[in-house]
Amino acid sequence: MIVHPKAFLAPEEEFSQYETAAAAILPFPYEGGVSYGKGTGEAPDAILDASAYVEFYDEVLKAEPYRMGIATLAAPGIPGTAEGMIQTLYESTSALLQDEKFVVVLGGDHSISSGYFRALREKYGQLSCVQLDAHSDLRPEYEGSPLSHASVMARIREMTPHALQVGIRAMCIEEAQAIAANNWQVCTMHDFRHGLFDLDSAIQALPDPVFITVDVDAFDLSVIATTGTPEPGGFTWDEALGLLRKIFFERNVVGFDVVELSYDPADRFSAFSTARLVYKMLGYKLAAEVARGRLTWPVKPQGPLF
Ligand SMILES: [Mn+2]
Repeated sequence: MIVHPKAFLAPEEEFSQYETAAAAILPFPYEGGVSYGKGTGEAPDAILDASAYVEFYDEVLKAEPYRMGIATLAAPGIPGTAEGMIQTLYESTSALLQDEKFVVVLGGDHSISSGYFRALREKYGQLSCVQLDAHSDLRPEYEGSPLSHASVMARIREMTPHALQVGIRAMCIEEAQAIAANNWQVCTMHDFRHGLFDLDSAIQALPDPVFITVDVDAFDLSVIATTGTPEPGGFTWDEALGLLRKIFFERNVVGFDVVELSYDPADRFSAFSTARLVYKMLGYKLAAEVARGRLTWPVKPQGPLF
């Protein structure tokens, strides 16, 4: 495995070595499918740069999750076609899963997610999906491509009957009709804010294991502003982290990706928030395993976790 010159969080070397790391971060800077704002191709590097300023210590978990070991890999060469791109991500993530790493993919636009999903589903035999996103991404195809970022959940729903979409506030009428006709689990942001969707039951009903895909446009623009197709009215930081913590603690999350950040040299904040988000999610994974008794902290927490 070729490691990236910039390690996520920039820790001392022993905590970023591939052989001993529990987690692996794979940058996948593909932006072939972006339809509005550009710059997702530069996002992984921006996240890695920003991550050097993220504190190692998590004041909620009362621990330093980075001590699990987080290796950061060099991005693979990405073919120009969507099919080739997805196959490359499938192969790259499969290799990391074979080495028993907990894999985090940094996009890139959202079209990449089905490649990693397929690798995880092959490893585990079945796989549920939780998507945090402003967009339902259920178009059968978009701009002539069935592998568009606007179709990624349609592709994932072909691979699993168990998908839960949360935070949605942009869809076309055909997507709405497909959701109703198939009784798909979609919690719009309006449902979320007004208590119109039983999210707890929906999370409980997802069979393990679970993959999470976070499109950063799920967030309110005050948290992450620089994204390809922004929509107002998204998750506050605390809303999203509360939801993610619940998913990690109640389900066996086996991998996640974070996609659709765009790079803007005038906006350091969005990349920093995204780096924070990735580290928070890794911390939740670790804390959930500790709570289940499957792991002990590399460093003992100073008090009860929750
Ligand atoms: Mn989106």
